Amino acid sequence: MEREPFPEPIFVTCPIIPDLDKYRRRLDKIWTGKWFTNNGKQHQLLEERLKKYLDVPQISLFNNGTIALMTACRCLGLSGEVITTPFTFAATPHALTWNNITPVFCDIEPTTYTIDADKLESSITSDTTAILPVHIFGTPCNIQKIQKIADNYGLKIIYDAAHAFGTKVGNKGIGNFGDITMFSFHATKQFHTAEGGALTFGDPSLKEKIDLLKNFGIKNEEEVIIAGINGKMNELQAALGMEVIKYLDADRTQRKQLYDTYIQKLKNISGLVLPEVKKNVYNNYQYFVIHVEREKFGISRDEVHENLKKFNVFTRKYFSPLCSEYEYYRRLPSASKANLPMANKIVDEVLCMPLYGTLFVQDIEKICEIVTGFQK
Ligand code: T4K
Repeated sequence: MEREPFPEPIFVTCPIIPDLDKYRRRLDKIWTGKWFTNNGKQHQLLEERLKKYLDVPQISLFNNGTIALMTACRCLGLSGEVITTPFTFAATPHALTWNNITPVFCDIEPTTYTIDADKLESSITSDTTAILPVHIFGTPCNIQKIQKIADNYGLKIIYDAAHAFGTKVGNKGIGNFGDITMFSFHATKQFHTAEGGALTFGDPSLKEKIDLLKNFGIKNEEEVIIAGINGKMNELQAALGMEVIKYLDADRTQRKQLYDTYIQKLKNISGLVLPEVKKNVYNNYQYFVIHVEREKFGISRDEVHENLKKFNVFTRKYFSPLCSEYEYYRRLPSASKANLPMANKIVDEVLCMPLYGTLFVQDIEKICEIVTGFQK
């Protein structure tokens, strides 16, 4: 059956848009109080709210996830080499580079696309100080194995959980693993503050250091005790977060329904590999990613991506190119294709489909029928 294009473009995501009047009421308070940043009332409220929501012992809010990640590296005193994944957003290796740390790329697993814990040990050298795995697309890494390796070699772990807000493993919030976990609250994320981020951690002694580092290292009026940066979340961001969070559970419920529709509609299509959610994982449904096997499906991932544009559907080829293929990182020995066979295969085959709470089941059904129609 010939399908008509969608009348309006469908993008890969769309932010939660909270009630403007309620946001305005918070802005009124900010205006009256004349306090726009530097640990204001909205910031304090959001910090408490997120600590509970994420079920973490400690949290510190930031102006974005990248600065949060850079600060986490600085806080733990990382240096030398840090092992990470090439299949991630630019911010992950860049946060290391900005700390004068060399990223060492390790290959990924074929089904979860997270760092392959079985290959980690061969990347460790006497210069390695930490591991920086990414819970890519919200899928948890092999947390237990990574912890074991870190313990054996005395390495720190910082998790990049930019995509994993609300994900749980067993009954534990994803922000409870490793030494520090970073979240992004960018507008493309399920929970957002337009721009924003956070670090979560178990060790209470880190709170003071992280809060100092994100505020120039200022201890008091008289003393600046470390070389900090400006990583503070402002009141407008925090107020937005306080409104957005009210929608999260309903948003997740709708996303789940859409996600399940994708699975139902595409599960029997030869050449499309669909995500698998492990039994003990509480999925946040941040992304829905398909894996197009060209030989079986008949056309490539890139062709699916291009063809969908004709129907007003704009998918994303996250995370192509691999970070190891960036001009800046290509020279690294760990960036060679021979070191990263799985990442180099996956990066040409996965496609991020539209998924957000204001889409309808009928939209997803139509997208699936369009994709199915491409099969040769
Ligand atoms: N680590 C990882 C693994 C990450 O993925 C990220 C960020 C970070 C670290 C760093 O965190 P932050 O410093 O950003 O907090 C986006 C985001 O800019 C970026 O935050 C995100 N990851 C990355 C995966 O995606 P683009 O280039 O895809 O954004 P853009 O502008 O093309 O937006 C995608 C779609 O979203 C648009 O087609 C429409 C929709 N959209 C976007 C915006 C900004 C809206 O509907 N409204 C909006 O306001 O990078």
